[in-house]
Amino acid sequence: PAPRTVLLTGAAGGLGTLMRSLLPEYGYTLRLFDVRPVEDAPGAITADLADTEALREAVRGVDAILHLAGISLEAPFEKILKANIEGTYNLYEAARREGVPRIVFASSNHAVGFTPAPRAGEPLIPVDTPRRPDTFYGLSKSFGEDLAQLYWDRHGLETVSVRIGSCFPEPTSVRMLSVWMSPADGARLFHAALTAEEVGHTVVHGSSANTRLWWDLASARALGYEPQDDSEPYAGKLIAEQGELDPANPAHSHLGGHFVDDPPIWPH
Ligand code: NAI
Ligand code: 15L
Repeated sequence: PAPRTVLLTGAAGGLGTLMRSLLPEYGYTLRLFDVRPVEDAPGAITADLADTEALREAVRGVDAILHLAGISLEAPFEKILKANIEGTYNLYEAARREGVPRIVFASSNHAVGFTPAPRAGEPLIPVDTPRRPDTFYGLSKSFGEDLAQLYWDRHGLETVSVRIGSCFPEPTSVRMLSVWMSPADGARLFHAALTAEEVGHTVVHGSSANTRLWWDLASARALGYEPQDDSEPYAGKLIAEQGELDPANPAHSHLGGHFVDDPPIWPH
């Protein structure tokens, strides 16, 4: 049966806020969870992913979990370890113990951010491209995908790992034209990931059907995802402002964009 009650972690964040408004149209009842209070949502659970008791209670009785909570950018390793690595482990353990059958995991393009961006005429990046995290943040998403595989193989807990490109109301850089996922397509993809049958552990790329697409959407389409949007209408303005991508610039020539050469923010 299609899932009805879904726990949305990270509900106070940017993507969580977009999905809170878009997913109910698909018939879901959302239970909200975030370490920060969720605005205008009196029933939301305010708790940290480190709080295993709160997590266990939060996942009890839900049909599926959309796991968006965590640090969403590069940060010192200790912080990534706590929120993204231990936090995601805590969530999977709570789900296993309470018998939740499926998690949709917000992975990221940064799990494979050092993958070269295909040039015109080159094949799109396949979903089984080797992991090449570009940051400790990307490394934590790579961990999350492996954790998902372990919980499928070992415990039969299903996951769709969505390597999200850039899900914001509009693309704001020339790179984003290639990896942008409109919020409406994000809701379509999460809905497909929540409802497709027998997903085991499936990895998919998360973006719209962009004209300048860098990666293959076949595994996402196989779940029933039919993207409706394309970043191309934004291309003229962004290229006029920022110029075309420069293949000699590492921040332009890799999937992960500026993450691949941002100055390290950890002690070194
Ligand atoms: P965000 O930073 O706006 O939201 C993340 C939310 O998680 C925040 O509300 C934060 O309070 C919560 N959170 C952080 N640590 C927590 C903890 N220990 N316990 C409970 N809650 C915690 O990020 P955004 O953009 O909404 O992204 C959501 C998810 O999707 C993240 O996991 C991010 O890594 C992933 N993602 C997002 C992309 C995007 O384009 N927005 C691209 C790729 C991945
Ligand atoms: C991500 O993983 C981040 O969470 C998001 O804030 C964007 O930076 C996105 O990737 C991106 O690559 O544009």
